Amino acid sequence: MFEEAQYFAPVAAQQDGSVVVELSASHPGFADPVYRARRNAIAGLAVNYRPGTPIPAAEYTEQEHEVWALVTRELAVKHAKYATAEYLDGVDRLGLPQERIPQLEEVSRLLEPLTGFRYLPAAGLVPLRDFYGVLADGYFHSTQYIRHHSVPFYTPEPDVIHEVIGHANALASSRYAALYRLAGQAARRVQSDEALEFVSKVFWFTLEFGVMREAGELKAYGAGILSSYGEIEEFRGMDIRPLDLSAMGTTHYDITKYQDVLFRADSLQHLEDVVGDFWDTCDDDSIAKLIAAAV
Ligand code: NLE
Ligand code: FE2
Repeated sequence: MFEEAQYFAPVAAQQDGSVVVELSASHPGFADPVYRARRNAIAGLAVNYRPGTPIPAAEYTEQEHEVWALVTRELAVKHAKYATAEYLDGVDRLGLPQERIPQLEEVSRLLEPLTGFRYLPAAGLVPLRDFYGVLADGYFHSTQYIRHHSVPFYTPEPDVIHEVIGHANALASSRYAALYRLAGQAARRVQSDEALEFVSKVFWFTLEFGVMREAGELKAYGAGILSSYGEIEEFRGMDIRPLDLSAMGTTHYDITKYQDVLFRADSLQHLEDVVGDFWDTCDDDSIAKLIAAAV
């Protein structure tokens, strides 16, 4: 029903307690039995996770750590050019490891003292109401597997690089973290699926793929741009539109490609005033009016 459903490989629990991840034939890991076994083992950690216990450590391979190190190196250069100052400040404050994949439990330990956010393991798609709702309590659902080593610069399917480099560095900023919490409160407040989809699309065009003006330049603060060293080179050439709630909440997007429509805030304050205030106050009625006002 929602676009998000397309890019998460379905996860099936087997009778013997093991877990099988169904990769599509177009997935770069489809024909790689080693990768598929890793995906199944890591998904099993999340499926069997009990809330309130520490997140089980994934035993990553050398090759997987190398993908993290490569992407971290490439992104550091691009972030210096294209990320907002507030995000770069988050990178400094969080201090993620550069040469190896951090465990999600370790990400929580780094993040919680900064903004109170903690990570939860997700095997794949988390229903929208849960995924967004728990943001209000300072929890972020995260995949634990890493993208296939043959395509390090981009994945349509969120992986640990996207969740941690893209989102945790943003969640290390108290101003961005406050926006994530407000999105969670909005998701809990709205009743209808239409209103929830609208809230999630505003999240998509802001905290996932938002760009903003900063000192006369266009910078990215959205996690989906900031975790792809392919896409981050392209976003300035896309169709950049002014921040507009009706448009963001109703514009269609295709998760499988670089995003060709992006919405630009004039500043972080502008984002807080428009989108933060929307999430803080929206309900089914106000969202119905915004949908009706969309052209
Ligand atoms: N395209 C992003 C990346 O390659 O890191 C992930 C986006 C997930 C919504
Ligand atoms: Fe994301």
